[in-house]
Amino acid sequence: LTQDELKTLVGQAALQYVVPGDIVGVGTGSTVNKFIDALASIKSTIKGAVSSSVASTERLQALGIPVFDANEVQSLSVYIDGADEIDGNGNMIKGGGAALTREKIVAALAQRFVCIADESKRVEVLGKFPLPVEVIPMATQHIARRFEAMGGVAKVRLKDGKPLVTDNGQHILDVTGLSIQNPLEFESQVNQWPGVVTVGVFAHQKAAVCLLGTAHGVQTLIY
Ligand code: DER
Repeated sequence: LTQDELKTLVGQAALQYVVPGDIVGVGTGSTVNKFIDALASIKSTIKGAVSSSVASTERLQALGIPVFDANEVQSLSVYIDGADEIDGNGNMIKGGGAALTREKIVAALAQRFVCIADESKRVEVLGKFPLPVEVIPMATQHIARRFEAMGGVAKVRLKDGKPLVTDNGQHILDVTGLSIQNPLEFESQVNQWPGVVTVGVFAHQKAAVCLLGTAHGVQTLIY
């Protein structure tokens, strides 16, 4: 099975977590796009979605799924999203798609985070994938120096040769060289640094379930 086929498999498998009449929390990325496409096939059974990015909003609306603002809902039964890395406890590195801030917000609204991922995302220790951190532009160098002090190397994410600007108008640092032994403590520590909007460690908002696409089919991991 190709990686794309694994993503389709887990995107479809996530439908089992959608409750009729639901407003579904929807993440961002290529795996989530497979889920959105699958969701469209049952759109008559759901009320709509809360989206974590302009990109996902546009895909949902193009498929005729109503999109609600996060402020219009009290809570969501489920949030479906991908990950760049997921460890054995459901902690994740996210933000490869630059949507980490809104993803963490929508995840916080949901009773259950269901991660959908192909097996390449499964790791023992978080940190091989460059850690995305959304930052206020005036603070990038200061925050980069703090990561360097802990052995990391931080680079501003570029798009067409200029700093990428997120849906929230901020910049992203990608930090290599980290080995995140205690994701919960690391997320709390970095969240305190002035200028950090969101750090792409999802430990406080970790996954409760991971649908992992493998050559032998979908593995359901419960944390
Ligand atoms: O940016 C994100 O957090 C995405 O969910 C990312 O982690 C997974 O994207 P992919 O499904 O395209 O690999």
